[in-house]
Amino acid sequence: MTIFLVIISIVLIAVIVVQIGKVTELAAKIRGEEEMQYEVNRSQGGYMIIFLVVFLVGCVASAIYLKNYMLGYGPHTPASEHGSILDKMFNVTLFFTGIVFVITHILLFYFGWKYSAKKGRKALFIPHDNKLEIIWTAIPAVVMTFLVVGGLDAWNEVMADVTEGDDYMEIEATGFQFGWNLRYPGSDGLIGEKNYKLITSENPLGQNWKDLKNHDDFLATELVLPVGQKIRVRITAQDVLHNFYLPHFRVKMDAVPGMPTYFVFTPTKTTEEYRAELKKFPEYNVPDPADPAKMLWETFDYELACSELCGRGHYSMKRPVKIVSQEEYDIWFATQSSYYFSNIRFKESDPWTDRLFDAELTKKKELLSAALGAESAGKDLPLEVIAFNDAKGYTLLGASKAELNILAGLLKAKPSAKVKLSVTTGEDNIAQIGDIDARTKAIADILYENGVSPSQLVLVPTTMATEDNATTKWVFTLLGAGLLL
Ligand SMILES: [Cu+2]
Repeated sequence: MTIFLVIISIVLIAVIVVQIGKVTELAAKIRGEEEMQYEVNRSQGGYMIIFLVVFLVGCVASAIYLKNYMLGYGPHTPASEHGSILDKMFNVTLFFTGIVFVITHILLFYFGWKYSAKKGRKALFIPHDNKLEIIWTAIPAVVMTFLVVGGLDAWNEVMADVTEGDDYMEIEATGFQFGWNLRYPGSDGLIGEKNYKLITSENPLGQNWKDLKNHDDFLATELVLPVGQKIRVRITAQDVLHNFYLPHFRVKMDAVPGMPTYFVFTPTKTTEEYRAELKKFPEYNVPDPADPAKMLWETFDYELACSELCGRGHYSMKRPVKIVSQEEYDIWFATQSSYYFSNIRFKESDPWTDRLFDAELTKKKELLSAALGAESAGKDLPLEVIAFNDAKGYTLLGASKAELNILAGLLKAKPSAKVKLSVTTGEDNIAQIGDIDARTKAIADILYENGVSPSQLVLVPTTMATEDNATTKWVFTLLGAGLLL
């Protein structure tokens, strides 16, 4: 590539040198030869007229030719409620600036031809003319005023925030180098608090887990939204300036670190409806170069892009956007899992290990009861966590106690059921075996306190895991099939 550029540069420099030589020669020849100069002027004036025609025809023809690829034309009418307001504003602006564009170009090149230097012709010098000044100041000022007022009006309408009582869904988009974290509020419809001081690799948004609103929030890899639903997007950035851009919905807003912005819009066309629209145009009835088995309209997807040049991976911030029916959305929504419960629960940063939540209690009860009733001897019971408050203590975590209480209740109700409690630990923990035995007893005590008969519980002496650093783990295993019913 570099060699190629060097060669090109050398060739260009050579051409320039030759041209300078020619011009100098020519200049010497025509010095004093006015007629020659007029000749050149005339032919250049003619070129200007040719350029004018080619240029204007080219502008109009390319616009017509590419019409169906442009936003606002052909199949690309807006897919959101407010989109037509912006498109109308763009069209009005294009109408006025288009007229000025055509007239000024015609005058510019026509005058170049019409008033080219001629023998005996003298230029008319106008040093100052009040009338002219007023005309070309006042007309643009009046037109600009109308455009600006119209623009402000459109801005106020498009940027209106949600008001109380509005039926809307709020999501959050956080731009980072290079991607988006798309956070949905979960079934409570509320987005939880966050604080940049809480950001860790485990908690990329800095969600405050003490805030219960965070517990059902989930992060999505693509933007899926129900058609006809008013959406409010909270837009933020984690590092540099990004821009939340949904071209097909005419949504565009800066994502600024430290200063949340928002955009409210209502998608009006599902992805399928938009594809059906594209299908009507020959431009989209050609095979997709990326997937030749399919037509372009079939592979179309709305997109979320960052429209702020934000670094070398900027291009990779593109995300697919899917607009679906409410029913399809509900199905998708049900498949998403809470970030807290899948990644944080019972980990070190979980502030709620002292308890089980109501939903967890219900679910745990169902799971344990099913496991106990399954008559499958030798199976481990689904106890999520048995852990102690500190490294060497005997006080169980509140959540562990809650789980053991449920187990105790079920065992008490089924005196025929029998379970074995065993523990595995790593080589490194051998020194603490006494400790582990005492802890096993602490676990058993909770069951006894809750009315479980000692005959229902078999305690197995400490066993060792093979891995050196394996953590200590307590497991309840069902004993004796058939005993349980
Ligand atoms: Cu970006």
